[in-house]
Amino acid sequence: MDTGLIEQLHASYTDRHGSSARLRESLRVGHQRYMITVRLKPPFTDSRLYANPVLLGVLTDLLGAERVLSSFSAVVSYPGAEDQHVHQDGGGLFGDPAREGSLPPYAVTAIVPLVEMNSETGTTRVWPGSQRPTDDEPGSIEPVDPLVRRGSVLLMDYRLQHGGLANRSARPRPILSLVFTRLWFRDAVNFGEQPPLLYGPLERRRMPPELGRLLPAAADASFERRALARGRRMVAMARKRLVRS
Ligand SMILES: O=C(O)CCC(=O)C(=O)O
Repeated sequence: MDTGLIEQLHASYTDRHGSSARLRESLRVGHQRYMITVRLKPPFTDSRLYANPVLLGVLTDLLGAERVLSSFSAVVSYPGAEDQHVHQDGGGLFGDPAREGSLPPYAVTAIVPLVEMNSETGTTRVWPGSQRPTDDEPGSIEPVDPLVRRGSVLLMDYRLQHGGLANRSARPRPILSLVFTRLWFRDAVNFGEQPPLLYGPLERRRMPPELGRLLPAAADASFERRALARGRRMVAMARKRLVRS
């Protein structure tokens, strides 16, 4: 990806969230490590980010043509953050490891680093092949620590074992985490406390059509429900005020 775009995204991320990601809108996902849903407004709606032709081509190969953008978050590790626990973003679908291994991915996490991920800032350590469970001894896979430069993207099968490494640098290390899934998949585990996607009606109207087409219809339905609920609350409050006066 264009590194100029990554610089712009980094500046905008810092502007919006700075150090406040530790506060109420974020979810703690490790020591000094937080996840925050990124509001879908410029520059994060730039099609060079999510509709990059190389990225979409690979995603089509992995997930089929009906892939959707199911969540859009940032994960930031602050200076002094320790290694994150090893985890999968999502497990097997059927609770049957023997069969699971032969199934194609149902979701892919695309990590777009806003600063280089290296041994200082802490990369995401991955266990290649761990998305396909085998009878081998646990721990028999050697982990890999990829160097991911700005402008590169790290793609991980949702079932891959991974974990962010310690941030030994003096600066926060934000990464964007875009999850693309097959149309039918709903993540029932990771977004209990945070919305997977964040946008309002006006932002929805202003989105580039390529982004609108990538969003699951259910996301629109849920934002419409939230807008309706907000409208009803405002009417109820106005009524109460009228009754009191
Ligand atoms: O911080 C990282 O490098 C990875 C974060 C991550 O995988 C997660 O929180 O799910």
